[in-house]
Amino acid sequence: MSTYESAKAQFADWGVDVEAALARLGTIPISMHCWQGDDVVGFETRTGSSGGGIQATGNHPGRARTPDELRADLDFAYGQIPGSHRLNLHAMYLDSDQTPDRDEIEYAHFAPWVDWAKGAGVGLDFNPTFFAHEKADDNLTLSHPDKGVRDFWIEHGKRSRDIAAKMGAALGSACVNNIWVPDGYKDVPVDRMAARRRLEASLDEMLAPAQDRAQMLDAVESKLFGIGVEACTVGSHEFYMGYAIRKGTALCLDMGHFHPTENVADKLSSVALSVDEILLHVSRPMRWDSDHVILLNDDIQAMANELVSGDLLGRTHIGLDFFDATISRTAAWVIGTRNMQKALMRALLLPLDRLRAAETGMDYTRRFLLTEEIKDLPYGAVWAEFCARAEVPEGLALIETLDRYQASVASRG
Ligand code: RNT
Ligand code: ZN
Repeated sequence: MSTYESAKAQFADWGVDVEAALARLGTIPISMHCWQGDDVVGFETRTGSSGGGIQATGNHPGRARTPDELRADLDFAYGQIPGSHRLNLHAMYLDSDQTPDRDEIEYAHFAPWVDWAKGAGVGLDFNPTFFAHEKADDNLTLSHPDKGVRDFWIEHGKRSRDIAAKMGAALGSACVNNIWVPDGYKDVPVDRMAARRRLEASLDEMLAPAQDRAQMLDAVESKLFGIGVEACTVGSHEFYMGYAIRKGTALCLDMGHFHPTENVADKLSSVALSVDEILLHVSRPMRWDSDHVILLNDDIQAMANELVSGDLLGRTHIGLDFFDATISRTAAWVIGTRNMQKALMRALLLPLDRLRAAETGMDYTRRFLLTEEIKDLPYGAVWAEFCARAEVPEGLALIETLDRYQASVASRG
């Protein structure tokens, strides 16, 4: 019997159908973020820093400097990840000879990305970029006291929604357009309400033009704090949770945007009772929103388990949000994305009937026994089979493949 067949039999003893789990896993797209490939720099000619309190650390060789380099890196990365996935693009990653300001961007500036996505069989998601721009230098955009500045960013947001809708239409798959603004105050503000009313009014204006939900889906992303806005973030969790419920947008939960001891996985089932669709920014905060590459750790596993046990996969968009420039950027993408898949695979392999029976029977000893014993099941053999069927490497072969690619890009200046 092959290692896989014997693993399958072991899971069957627990009442778990491995083939069903793998079939389901193969249908779950992960939206890989473009910004891991170039340290959140983008392809506008006039900017050079990420700003907004977010920052990649490191200068590992191989940063993609052009859209072509980034696409080559992405092609490589998707080639090492089982299944069909998505690319999460930011507005500052336009691919054009023109140099439109943020309030001038159009679909044409992103058309090469759509052509590439069609060929690669990749879906697209989008984000307006409300940072790394002189009009965002004081960390106020949609909530800026100056109407002229707010209008500039509102126009950017409207254009981003149009671009997202066209991308979704071209690819036949709704494009999630996620709104995150850095707005906040370094020191204690005296009128939080005024700032939040301005943000709300700007969002209302931005989201007013009707868009077809089959083409694009609005999402809003909260944050706890950022560097330079320690005292107050205008778009807090409560702000956007309420906003998403009232306006019917999706709510984005970034795992780095809460107090470090909060359990973000615990939020899913609560949020899902009031919000139709959820967007995740799966990330790994270390002491703060540090955006480390995700490990296959308890936090990620808890997220995956909640998605499966809460039956939320059908209305949750799984996006990644990390950036590390101290290691190979392509390896970061590949390993991080595969870790999300590994967590989903383990969640899909849970003997949920047994676990639920123990819990509803209030037999917490049994629940504890079960959750700990199943940790020894042969997940590695199932993952290896999943990779083999998708013809992607794993284990030692993956290390070799990642090394070879990194060596091929290391001479980039
Ligand atoms: C920032 C947010 C946001 C960004 C990206 C680049 O704290 O997490 O999602 O990381 O938009
Ligand atoms: Zn995020």
